[in-house]
Amino acid sequence: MISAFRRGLTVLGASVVMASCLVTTAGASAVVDESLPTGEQVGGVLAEYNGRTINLAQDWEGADYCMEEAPSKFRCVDLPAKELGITDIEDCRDGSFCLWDNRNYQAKGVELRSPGRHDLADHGLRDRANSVYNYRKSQSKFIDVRTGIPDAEYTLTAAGKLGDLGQLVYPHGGNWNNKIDVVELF
Ligand SMILES: [Ca+2]
Ligand SMILES: [Ca+2]
Repeated sequence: MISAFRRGLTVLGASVVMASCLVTTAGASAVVDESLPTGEQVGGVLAEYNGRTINLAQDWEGADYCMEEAPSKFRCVDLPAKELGITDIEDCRDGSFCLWDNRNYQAKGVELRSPGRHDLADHGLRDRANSVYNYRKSQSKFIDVRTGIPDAEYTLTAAGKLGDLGQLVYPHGGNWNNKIDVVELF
């Protein structure tokens, strides 16, 4: 009798533990889900900048331009101060897809090189690009990720450039300014 009762308690105890594990897991994923729409990041790519390592998703710490040296390995530099209105498009190296925070290839810039999908949240540049240059031999795609409906996409030809995404019509109205979430390279 007693041992059967104890066994019953043990089983009950185990299911209580399992239940609390489930609750904890559900709570943790709820926190992650909530953080996504605000643009806050878990993760992000690391970059070398002035002899230290920075996380581009969190803080560029004053860097101007960040280049992909190997898949997910970046290096950031300061660029010489330029007069207003002078283009920075020549900073983009052959073989790269480059994006800038302002139009006319100005302000903070990111250079992507490895094939595949690049989530710009990892670079602190989600919903920020205003100009792009596909300095590559193949076409590239940029994407605005949409919830519950198909993503909006635009394919840029090899060597294609758009100095003002405000001039590019967005399929759901308005323009492409500050909308790009993901870049796909081939
Ligand atoms: Ca911007
Ligand atoms: Ca977006």
